[in-house]
Amino acid sequence: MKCTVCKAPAVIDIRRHNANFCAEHFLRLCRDQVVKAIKDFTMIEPSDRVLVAVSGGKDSLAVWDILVELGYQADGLYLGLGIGDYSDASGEMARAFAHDRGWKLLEVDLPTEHGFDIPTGAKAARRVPCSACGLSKRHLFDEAARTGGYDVLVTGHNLDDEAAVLFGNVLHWQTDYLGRQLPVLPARPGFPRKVKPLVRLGEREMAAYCVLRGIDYIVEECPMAAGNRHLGYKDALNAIEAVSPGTKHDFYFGFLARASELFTPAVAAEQELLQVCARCGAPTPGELCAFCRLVDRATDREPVPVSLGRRPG
Ligand code: Q46
Ligand code: ZN
Ligand code: ZN
Repeated sequence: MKCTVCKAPAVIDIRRHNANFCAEHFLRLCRDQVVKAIKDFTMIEPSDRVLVAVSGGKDSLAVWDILVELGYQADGLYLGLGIGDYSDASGEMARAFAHDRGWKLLEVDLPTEHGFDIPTGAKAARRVPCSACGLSKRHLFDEAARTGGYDVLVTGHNLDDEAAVLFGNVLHWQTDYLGRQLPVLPARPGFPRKVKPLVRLGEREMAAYCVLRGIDYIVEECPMAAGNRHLGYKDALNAIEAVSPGTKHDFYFGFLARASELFTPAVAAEQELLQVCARCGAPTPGELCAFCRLVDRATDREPVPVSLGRRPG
């Protein structure tokens, strides 16, 4: 197997591109795909202060690495979710990565700062763990970006992630989610711009990128993911991709080009109705935001009268 670009021995084949690459040209391809995603969807301006949500996994460490290589001013943010050994190990990976490079990593620890961890909090609030976790992550990412003065929040979602989420949303016709499933969500009061620069790269490519760049990442999946519907959707799409390379790409980018805007008016109307959470200041359709309500239920706290919970200023 030879590199399609330079004919040196190849280290990876990418069937949807019908091409093979040596290490140098593969790393270049990864950077070029990120550059293209950023440009096509106007994700990041050169002067933006960028915050990368870092989990210690391959995708988030790779996207941080690529953005810094491309010259962006990018800091990392690690959230401690209190998911036992998995959180301990993933936190160590994220810290070691940042420390080795002298890059700035912000940290927020959910148990220390909000009094609950994901497994117990989810149980108390009668939510599935990934629902409580997703809600908490969104809230804490937004808050950290807001208070740190960052213009844009980057997540490491790759093509496999986005195609699987889209597949699930289409199977259940979750039209409100379809309206939000974009590689860029523009900034709004209280929310930073949110971007996914890895949408043109797959899971296997991100793992190869980390190996070739000597990036140590946590290989284990979160233990709470077992039974998660998205894993099933990924398997189903992988089976289709194996017989028809390029299908995931066409499914996701075809949706963005030809269907996504059909679902955005409903989301825009919903956002008009947002007000400010009386306790934490986050945008919310109700009086208290979903995260503050989760905190109350997860910590078994009596809901605090809004006037007492209001933040100064
Ligand atoms: S960390 Fe959280 Fe994921 Fe674990 S509990 Fe689910 S959402 S699976 S990316
Ligand atoms: Zn080559
Ligand atoms: Zn709140």
